[in-house]
Amino acid sequence: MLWDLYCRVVDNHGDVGVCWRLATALAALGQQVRLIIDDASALAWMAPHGQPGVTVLPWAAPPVTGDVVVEAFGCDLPTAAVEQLHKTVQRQQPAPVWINLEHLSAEPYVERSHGLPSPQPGGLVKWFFYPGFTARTGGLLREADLLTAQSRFDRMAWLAGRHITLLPAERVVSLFCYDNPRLAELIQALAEVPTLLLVAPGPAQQRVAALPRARSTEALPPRRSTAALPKHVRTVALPWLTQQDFDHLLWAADINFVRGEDSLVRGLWAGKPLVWQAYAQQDGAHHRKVQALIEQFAPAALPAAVQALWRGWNGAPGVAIDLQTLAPGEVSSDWSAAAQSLRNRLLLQPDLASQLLRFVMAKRVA
Ligand code: TRH
Repeated sequence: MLWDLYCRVVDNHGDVGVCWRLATALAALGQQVRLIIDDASALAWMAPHGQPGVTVLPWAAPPVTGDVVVEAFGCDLPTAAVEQLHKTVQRQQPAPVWINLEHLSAEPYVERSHGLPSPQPGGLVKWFFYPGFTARTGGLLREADLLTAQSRFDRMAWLAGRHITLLPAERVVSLFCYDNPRLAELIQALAEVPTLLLVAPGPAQQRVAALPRARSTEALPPRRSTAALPKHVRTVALPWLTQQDFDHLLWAADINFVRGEDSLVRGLWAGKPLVWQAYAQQDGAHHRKVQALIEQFAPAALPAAVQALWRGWNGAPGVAIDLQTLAPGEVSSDWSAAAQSLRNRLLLQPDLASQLLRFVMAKRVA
């Protein structure tokens, strides 16, 4: 089938990131995809080699509507595309299927809303498709060869390929986050053990670059919350990596700090202890999202101290970042166990692209 996947880049990189992964996942299932996008610039670093089966087009309705029209994150199709869809539905059997791909959340409304129709003017129907963490959702994007690729991954070779040498007993922490005033506090917490902090571009790099470099921990003022970079933390500012290499970064790290939607999913597949920063919403709705995701770890619950770390990192009022949480020990082995247990459960779900394909096939014959 021919898929028209419409994407508007609202902010950051998740809109294009999710759409590109979906496009390539559909192509891997033998589908033809036109990714129609208003700003494809990030694809230059995210996916510089493109993908057979995926064509990237500028934001305009192609002359002929595809078999499936996917509107990512309610991006509102160009008017001409909706007009075209109306005409095609009247004259073509099976008619094109119109999907609204929604944002990822672990909140309960997702199960209630997944797969519901939204009647549109002129008798058209748009179907809500929700990614999610349970069997009553559309699942998560995942490649068929993910486990094989992970089992072949050589962490030391990957680090060496980026000219990064690990010191004895040093752990690796990756950091991809929104601007976060607690970063200096976090770095102090990480300094409990020798840590190599691999910092993604954006606000994290800006904040780290602004920290004064301490020559040694002894030279630091006595207050733990000082904003200097302690001697046990070495930082490397990474360039923008391809999506595939971004996965490698997450597989190479011992702890991952991820954000938004797509890097969260990739962090979950990495199966390492992770901390998620949700996209902050003015009304504080992101705190509910964080809590809902924390609850997905049950029955292998995240240790309480890690839950507090997640809340503190997301700016929950009155929650301090517990410096001990990031020290190795029992909490971190429970933390690893929780991450692996959730990953194993999620691996049992069919992936999002396969579920979407099945959903569309069912709507075409209905
Ligand atoms: O960039 P994000 O914050 O994206 C957004 C926002 O949360 C936004 O509100 C939401 O609407 C949207 O997601 C869906 O975080 P995210 O989702 O993790 O997207 C980042 C993408 O960038 C992801 O596909 C991974 C990719 N990436 C690379 O390919 N290389 C890199 O070096 C890095 C740091 C990221």
